[in-house]
Amino acid sequence: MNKAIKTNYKSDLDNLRREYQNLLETPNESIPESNGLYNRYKNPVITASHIPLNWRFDFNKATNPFGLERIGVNSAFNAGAIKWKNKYILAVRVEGNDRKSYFAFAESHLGTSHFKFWNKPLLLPQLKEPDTNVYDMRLIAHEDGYLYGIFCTERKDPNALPGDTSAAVANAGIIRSKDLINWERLPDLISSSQQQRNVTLHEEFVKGYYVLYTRPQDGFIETGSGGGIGMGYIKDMSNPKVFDERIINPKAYHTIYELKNGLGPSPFKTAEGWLHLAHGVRNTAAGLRYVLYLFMTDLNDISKVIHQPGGYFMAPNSEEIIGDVGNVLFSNGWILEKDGRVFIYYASSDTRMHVATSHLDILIDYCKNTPADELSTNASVKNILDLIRKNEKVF
Ligand code: M1P
Repeated sequence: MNKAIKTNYKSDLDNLRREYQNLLETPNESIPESNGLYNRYKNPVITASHIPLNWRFDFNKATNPFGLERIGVNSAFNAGAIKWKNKYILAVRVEGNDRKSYFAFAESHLGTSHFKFWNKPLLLPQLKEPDTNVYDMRLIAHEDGYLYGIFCTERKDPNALPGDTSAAVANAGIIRSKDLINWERLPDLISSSQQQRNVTLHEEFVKGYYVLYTRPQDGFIETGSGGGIGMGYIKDMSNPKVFDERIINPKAYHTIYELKNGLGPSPFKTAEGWLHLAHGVRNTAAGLRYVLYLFMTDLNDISKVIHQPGGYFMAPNSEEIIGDVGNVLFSNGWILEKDGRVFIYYASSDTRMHVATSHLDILIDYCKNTPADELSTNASVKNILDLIRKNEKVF
């Protein structure tokens, strides 16, 4: 050991532990938005710094005399969510400094702060062809009695040209469990699309079939000709072959989902229809911009969109714009409480997890009464003129 380098091993570690504990116990404060739709919160609910110290540091002085971090964490984001045994549970996408993502469960009794990771990350059961990378798990309690985790699994494209080290194939991986701890790996999704991301499961059977929300696309980056939020059916989850897959909510020119349109978490059943949270992507001179939006589908025909407010519901605010992949809000987890409160877990710029809270009645009102995007500037102005006229009768 180099004698010139001095470390106060014990006090350094004590400080580290103290700071970590303070971080976990930091209360959060809600910040109402002037639009009345939801409350944001002052602090992110999970960051890379929330990852337990014993996953990162070797605490043995003999093997780590300088007290260095051995396994770095780059980011913690895009978490699936579920309320389970009275706890708010997040299945967080943790990305290491080596760019590999993995899943780690964190729980809180409050839902807006005090998230603590379980004692180890999830070691996913593997198929014959191992995952190179995994991310963005949706957690679904299906009426068949299982808890499903549906996530994106990525492998190198076997048809990549020589020298192309980035072409990948993305598909939906599927695991299921009865306790969120012991997971059974099912085969990956079998669909006619070359690529699938943002796949999730409808919580109920429809005519005896499982229903999957999909987002088929032609290439790993390029969404290609068609595209948008798709829906398909599966007979048996242990042979997850999708049939009758079709787009129920397409991409559209000059909208917030012009370039990509993908579902977030699975929808909530409400008395007025299924409530969906999705992300729309458009291009800008500064790169892609990901925003969150809501829509509702019919209770009897779940492929029929019945309300779709124009524009976004949430877009990255000033701090959220900054991160590894800037200008991105992404959500693959939300929780509906029995009293109608809704916890929307969203990530900003592929870096950290936040929560926003709202109420089902507010979200339904928003969906039903916000003018739809009628795809032209004059149509948007006419909506404003209608509102002004309506207000003249009030004031
Ligand atoms: O970087 C933004 C997002 O990009 C991908 O999402 P999508 O397939 O919808 O474009 C995913 O890699 C997602 O994890 C990421 O947040």
